[in-house]
Amino acid sequence: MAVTNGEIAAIFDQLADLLEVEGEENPFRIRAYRNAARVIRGLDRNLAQMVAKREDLEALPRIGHELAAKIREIVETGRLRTLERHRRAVPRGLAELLRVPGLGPKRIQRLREQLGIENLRDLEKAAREGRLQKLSGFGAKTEQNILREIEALDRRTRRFLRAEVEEMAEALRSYLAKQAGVDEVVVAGSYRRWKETVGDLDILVTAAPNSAVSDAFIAHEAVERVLSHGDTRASVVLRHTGLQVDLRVVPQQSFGAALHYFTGSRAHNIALRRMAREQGLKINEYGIFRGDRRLGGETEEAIYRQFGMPWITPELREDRGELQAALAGELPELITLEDLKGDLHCHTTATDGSASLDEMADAARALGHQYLAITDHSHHLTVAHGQNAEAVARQIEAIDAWNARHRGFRLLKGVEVDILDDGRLDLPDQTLARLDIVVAAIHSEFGLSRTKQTQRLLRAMDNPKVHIIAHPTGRLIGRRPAYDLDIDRVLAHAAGIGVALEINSQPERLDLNDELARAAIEQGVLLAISSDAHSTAQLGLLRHGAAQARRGWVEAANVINSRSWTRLRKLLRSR
Ligand code: DGT
Ligand code: CA
Ligand code: CA
Repeated sequence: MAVTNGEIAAIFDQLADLLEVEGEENPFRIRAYRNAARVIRGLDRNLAQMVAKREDLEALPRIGHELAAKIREIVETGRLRTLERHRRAVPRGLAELLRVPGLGPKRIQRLREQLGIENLRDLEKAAREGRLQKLSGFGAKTEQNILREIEALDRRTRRFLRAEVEEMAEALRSYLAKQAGVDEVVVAGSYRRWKETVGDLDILVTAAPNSAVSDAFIAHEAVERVLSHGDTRASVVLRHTGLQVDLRVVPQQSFGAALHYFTGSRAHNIALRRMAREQGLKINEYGIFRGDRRLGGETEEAIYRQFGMPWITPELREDRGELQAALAGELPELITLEDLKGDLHCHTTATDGSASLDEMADAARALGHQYLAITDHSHHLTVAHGQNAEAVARQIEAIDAWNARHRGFRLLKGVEVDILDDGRLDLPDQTLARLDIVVAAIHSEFGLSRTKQTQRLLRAMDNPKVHIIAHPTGRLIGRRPAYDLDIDRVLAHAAGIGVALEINSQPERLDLNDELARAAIEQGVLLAISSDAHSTAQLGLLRHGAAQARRGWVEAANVINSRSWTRLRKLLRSR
């Protein structure tokens, strides 16, 4: 099996950690690996395939000559010698210490030299014995904080972006499906519910009794450690990423019941079990029963049918009212990826994208889109080489020329304009007036007070040229919390004046998230599901946004880019 993008990203993150503990002098080197890991996690192209086809890796954002060579090495040999060298130089537990907030490489060095601390357990012991506070620069308060952080770390096991484990999940699925005696293989759990992050993978297999599928599972080449192993279940930890995978093998006749149980969520299962009890039924992973009589269990439909409910799609199974809606025959008709007629947010080489306007257009057309809005950055965002009014004017001409040469697909003239700290926009109104679509976004001053940040966003929305607010909360999953915002006011305002809010499909953003998307549509806010693609491949990320929308009970009518260009144009002009 080829290495997955998620594994390559994990390797670069580990290398960055090790360099940091070693006290690497050059911060750019560390950042280069971290940035590469981030880009690779968000990539919708398989790096191993790109290497096999000898494609140019350096065309990818943030990947230079040296990183491209390292990626090839990992793909071709399954390992990275540099990482192994640094691993030998740095004791394993030492890098772990970096996960403790407030402990930088310098402090870790001191702990090691003066107290012989080599890992988290050493550190915990030293803190409990009061030895830390005797070190200069530590003190009793720091010692207490460190203890608290260690406890928090124990509770908060690492979660993975769903998107970054997708390749591995699919590889394991097809591997298991090929084993003798195996019928069905489904990756259940939070993965099947399309949660933005997953704690582990739960794979359910139906197989003939005494099949050797669980042996085959633990023998898979990506398995690093076997936590437990029997005929009907096994748990493993995977190489590079440390991702845990649980396997369950059940007979065909229990497939539906087991699938329902292991899909969860736990809250959904508990709510359904309570309903069952009230009706004198019993439900578990083997089936649904009245007394000793088994009423069903082969399919999920059969289980819901016992309650007089239609099948509930996994994205809704969070005990957020889906059971009541199903009973009342009021489940939403959820949006699907196919409902999306075009994409309203992407970048080209004019700013920080890696593909030209022509390439982006071709790729969007190949996906079956009817239109694609080109929304490069405005100049305030200097890190992305944002465009000033003249550059936007040139791009407008280029898009007009493209549209004049092509039929059956339309490029929309757009921009992702920066919202300045006082809520003004970064381009003059007369420039914005020449565009088909204006996407506005906050990229700076994340630390403003709630009042100021809210006013800033409301003021930007009040500009009648603005159609969409991109990634409205600014959160980056696992990296940066949302900025402080009175989101209810923002939703009410958006509904009132007809500004759409984005569901950004970048796996690290998914912003609005599922719950906010639902709150938005309940208030009558229109949404845009956008890829924010920075390369042709990233246009495919739209499916992650569509899945979040489904988790937020969103229907096609709530989403502006489920409309044809003719209808969308009317809507945009009515602002
Ligand atoms: P995760 O892995 O944290 O992203 O979330 P899940 O939902 O995949 O949870 P996980 O892996 O612990 O368990 C998979 C499914 O198994 C879960 O969604 C529902 C079911 N399950 C596990 N433990 C329990 C339990 O104690 N009670 C009930 N009712 N269901 C459970
Ligand atoms: Ca799970
Ligand atoms: Ca699990």
